[in-house]
Amino acid sequence: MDLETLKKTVAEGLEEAGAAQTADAVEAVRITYLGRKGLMPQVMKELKTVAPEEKAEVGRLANTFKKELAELLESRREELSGDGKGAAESATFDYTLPGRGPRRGTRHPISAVIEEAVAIFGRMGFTVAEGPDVETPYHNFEALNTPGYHPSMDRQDTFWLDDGKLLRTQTSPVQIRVMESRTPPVRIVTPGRCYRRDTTDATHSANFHQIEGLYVDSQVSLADLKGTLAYFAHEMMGPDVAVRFRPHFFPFTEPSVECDFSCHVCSGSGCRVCKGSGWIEIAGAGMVDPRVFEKVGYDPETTTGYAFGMGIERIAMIRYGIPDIRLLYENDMRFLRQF
Ligand code: 2NM
Repeated sequence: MDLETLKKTVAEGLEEAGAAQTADAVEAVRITYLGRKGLMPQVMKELKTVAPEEKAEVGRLANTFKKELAELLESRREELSGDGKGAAESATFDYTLPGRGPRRGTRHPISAVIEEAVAIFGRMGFTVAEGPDVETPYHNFEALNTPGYHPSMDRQDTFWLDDGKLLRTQTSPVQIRVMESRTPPVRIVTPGRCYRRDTTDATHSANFHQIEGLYVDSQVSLADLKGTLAYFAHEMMGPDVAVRFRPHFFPFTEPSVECDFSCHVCSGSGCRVCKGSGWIEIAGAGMVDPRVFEKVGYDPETTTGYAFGMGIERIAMIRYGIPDIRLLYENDMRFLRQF
């Protein structure tokens, strides 16, 4: 066989081996080319009749081809017997199936509650104000009429920093900063992170989130406060939720109240969520103390305003039925994917 014919034979042999679809077909190709009476033994036998200038080339090509073809046939045999995973897969792969898209994330319940609360208060004319997490004792305590002997100033409850500053224990210092820099009317909400040296348990975390509200103008009343919180209750928890005020004390408001929402689970008849009382404690609030207005440079004789504050985690837990505050910080995807 001359060099030209051998090249053609080699090309055909490799193509036939690649195209063989059954084990029998692979064996047939092997017999045709490599079998005892096959083409390649024939070529080797006839090597002496090849033109002398082609002899070396034909010998080399024939040997490479025998090796290559034997390997190719072996791998085809493996693929077709099912050992070769590639072939097994390609034989069963349905290219018309829809692809597997990336799994989309979900909004964290804390973010969801903040965004919704901001939207609800936004519909009543409140805009968002933000401020630093690291605060001065003046903005966090003194301007809020919280004197040095108040328990919240205690080292035990506040994270104090080496430079005399502190991590804000509520977002009210943001409201002080806004009042310092603007004249009434002021209508803001301040969502944000707060810090307290609480021991962590099912309902307490040293890091938590609050949203506080502040409305300052002339002639603002406690009734305005109640109407605002009632609208918020209906939008956040459902149209049948009622609100009630109980007297309370805060250093920065006078009078001060605690605001309860009627239980959205049992409609007030008493259940596990409201611990049998029919009411759920949601917010602290009151009329801003004239001493606070004095601190920020407003005329305490003519300025009126209400303020309120509530815990975001608490609302999220009540709204979504989350039994333990720690679930909100563990970033366990099995938990987060449910929202
Ligand atoms: C609360 C409860 C009651 C409050 C008061 C003020 C300010 F700056 F106007 F004095 N900001 N926030 C306030 C009042 C916060 O949180 C439970």
